[in-house]
Amino acid sequence: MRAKATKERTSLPDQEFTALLVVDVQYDFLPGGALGVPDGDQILAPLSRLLSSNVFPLIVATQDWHPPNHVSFASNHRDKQPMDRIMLYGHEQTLWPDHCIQGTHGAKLHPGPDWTKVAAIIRKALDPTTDSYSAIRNNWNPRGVRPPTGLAGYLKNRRIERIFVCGLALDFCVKWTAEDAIDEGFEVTVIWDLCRAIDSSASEYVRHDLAERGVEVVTLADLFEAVK
Ligand code: VGL
Ligand code: ZN
Repeated sequence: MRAKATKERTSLPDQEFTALLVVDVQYDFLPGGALGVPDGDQILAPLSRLLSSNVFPLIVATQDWHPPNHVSFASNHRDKQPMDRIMLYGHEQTLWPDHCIQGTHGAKLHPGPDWTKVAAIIRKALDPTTDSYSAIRNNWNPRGVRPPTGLAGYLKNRRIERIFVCGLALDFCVKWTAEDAIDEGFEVTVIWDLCRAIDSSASEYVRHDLAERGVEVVTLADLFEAVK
């Protein structure tokens, strides 16, 4: 059974080579924020429990960190509305409300979870020309390539082989990060109940796509049970 296999694979001996990646738990992605993820606040309490549990020896957080003139903002395109889609450098780009602008309140990590033990915070999407859903590589830039953020190198340098991913939003930054991590050769597990999607109907296709790419999915309860 899958649950059993999961438990075996999350057992203690791997832990030294395992990292937790907490994606974009920022005010703007929480209800009331500029790009509020429905029920995003419901991950805060369980995430707090996980961060204070010492389950992971290495924790990395990410922050979406846009300049005001960012290409992903509808406000920077003539006659476009948030959630419109355009073709950008040959790929579909959703246009978003202005969000997570560098240095603003909306870009701050929500202070509920205790971030004290986070070893590194990776900021992404700083390039005005290029979005970055994934914490590992930017989306396509004007030259048609996806420049690395350096996170994969950081994790490999730390001898990390396995990554657990959680955070916001499931259908964008969590999904893209998990899939890129697979492409970088990591074993990847998404902590399902510590994620929420922008589009609440997305969960089904995200689960399917992740499984197809070889990403495992567990619940926080599975995880705590496995390391007990
Ligand atoms: C995200 C849309 C735009 C995310 C970031 O964190 O999932 N989504 N920027
Ligand atoms: Zn963004």
